[in-house]
Amino acid sequence: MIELVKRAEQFSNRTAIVSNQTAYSFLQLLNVSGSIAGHLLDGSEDLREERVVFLVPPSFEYVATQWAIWRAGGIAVPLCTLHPLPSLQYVIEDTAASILVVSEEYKALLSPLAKTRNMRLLLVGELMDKPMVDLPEVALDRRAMILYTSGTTNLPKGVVTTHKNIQFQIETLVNAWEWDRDDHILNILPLHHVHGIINVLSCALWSGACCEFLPKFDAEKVWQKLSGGQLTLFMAVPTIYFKLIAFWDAASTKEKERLSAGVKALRLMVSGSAALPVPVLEKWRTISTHTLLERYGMTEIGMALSNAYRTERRPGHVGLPLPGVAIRLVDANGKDVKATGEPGEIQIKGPNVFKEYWRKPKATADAYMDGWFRSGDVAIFNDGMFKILGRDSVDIIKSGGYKISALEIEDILRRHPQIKECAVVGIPDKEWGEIVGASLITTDETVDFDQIKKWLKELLPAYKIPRKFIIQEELPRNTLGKVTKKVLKKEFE
Ligand code: MLC
Ligand code: AMP
Repeated sequence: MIELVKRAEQFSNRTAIVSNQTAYSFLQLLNVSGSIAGHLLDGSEDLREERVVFLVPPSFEYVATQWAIWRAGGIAVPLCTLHPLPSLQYVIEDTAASILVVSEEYKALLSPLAKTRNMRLLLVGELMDKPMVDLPEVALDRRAMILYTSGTTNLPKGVVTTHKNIQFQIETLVNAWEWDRDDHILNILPLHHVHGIINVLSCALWSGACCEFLPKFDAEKVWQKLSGGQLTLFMAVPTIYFKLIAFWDAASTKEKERLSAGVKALRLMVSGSAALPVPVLEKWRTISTHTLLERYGMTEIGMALSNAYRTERRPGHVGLPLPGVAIRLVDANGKDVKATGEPGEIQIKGPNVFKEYWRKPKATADAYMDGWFRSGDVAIFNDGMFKILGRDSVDIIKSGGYKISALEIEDILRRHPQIKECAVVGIPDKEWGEIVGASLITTDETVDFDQIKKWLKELLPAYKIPRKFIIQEELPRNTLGKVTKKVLKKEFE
């Protein structure tokens, strides 16, 4: 039995999940995930790494489905609740999944696709009470999960992690941040990325702690919880802290005092998934007394660098490697520059590093240099700590903590009948980190940006849709004809 599930037996009567105002114990999680696993197996002994895609909002049902897939020997592929059909279809086709588990609200959207692809479509609400069947032994080195990440290619790639990867990613954080069974964390992050899945949900369950869900981020509701006296931990992307600060700023003096007094009771607040601006860290400290603990990670590696829980948390820095994770900084000539204080690409080695990009052996091989995973992020080692400087690719945008490929958006924009050519860049933004900007060369002058946005909404999730458009006669290019995106970014100022 996988360790995460085995450990749950010792916590059986404790609360594992709170969702929709209902508390669910570890025992209920074991029973319901066992029941769903029985339905998934449907008489077979082991799913043998069949891909099971699931579209279930953050909730007890989400967790029970994820555990069920693992317990039945399948690979869990969570879909994003914000994605339009073409993005969901891409993941379903790319994984060649044979089973689709959905909650009732997504049935109509996905059943035609399930039918054409001859997939089993299961409604999670109908899988909850099957008597327990024998479940397979699932070895640690088997594939457990595929998460899709945008990168330097136009189409997202499936990042495959094994049970061993996941277990290590969880354990290193549980130890570093001193999780225990009395912890209670609020999850407001999406559950198709490592931040929500590993750092929040799985660390809590591993520890016998409680993970409480809000279906989506809402500053007022989050503040209610933060000041409510139950939570011990909170983790979020910088944009969320920015929004919480804006809510606090707008409150009355009395309310500000109440919120600030309440949030002090937490034992740890963490920021990650994008650079935490120092002014946000400082403002949060004055509001809450907490110095946010900033850490650095990536879908392919879980978490790699972290400021200390007990000692120094240095603003603008991401700390040191987590136990068991090796980091080096490598310059353009392949030379290790950590000792010299020069900038270099962060490269990572350790049991946290993913197995492969799903069915992309070339992309997998290209992601390594001498056995080290190449992050594409540039850092320096400054006075005993790592500091991120940025990324080496202008085609990757981070907005609200989501990684977005400029190439993917360009590809889609070019399909619009009025767009001859285009280029997409990330524009620095205080709230979102970056926002997506698109420069268009159009066929005529009647282009309507609102119409383009509406058209894009059918094809892309909202967070990938450009917020700023400009029209140009020509795109800035270098002598080789390549669009100079650094120049283009300035055009948006
Ligand atoms: C939404 N909006 C945006 C936007 N996203 N505007 C600019 N840029 C964006 N990226 C707009 C919407 O169109 C809408 O506008 C308004 O903001 C509110 O939309 P929403 O969907 O309700 O937004 P909200 O719920 O407030 O979302 C903000 C957020 C979300 C920060 C909660 O972006 C989020 O959950 N981010 C976390 C992503 C994450 O988990 N990343 C981790 C990846 S793993 P209008 O005009 O329609 O009202 C990883 C590894 C690691 O990175 O290290 O952790
Ligand atoms: P993703 O591919 O969505 O997992 O995003 C991983 C990327 O997020 C990393 O490669 C970094 O570019 C970025 N990132 C994560 N944490 C931090 C951080 N603390 N500071 C700066 N960038 C970060």
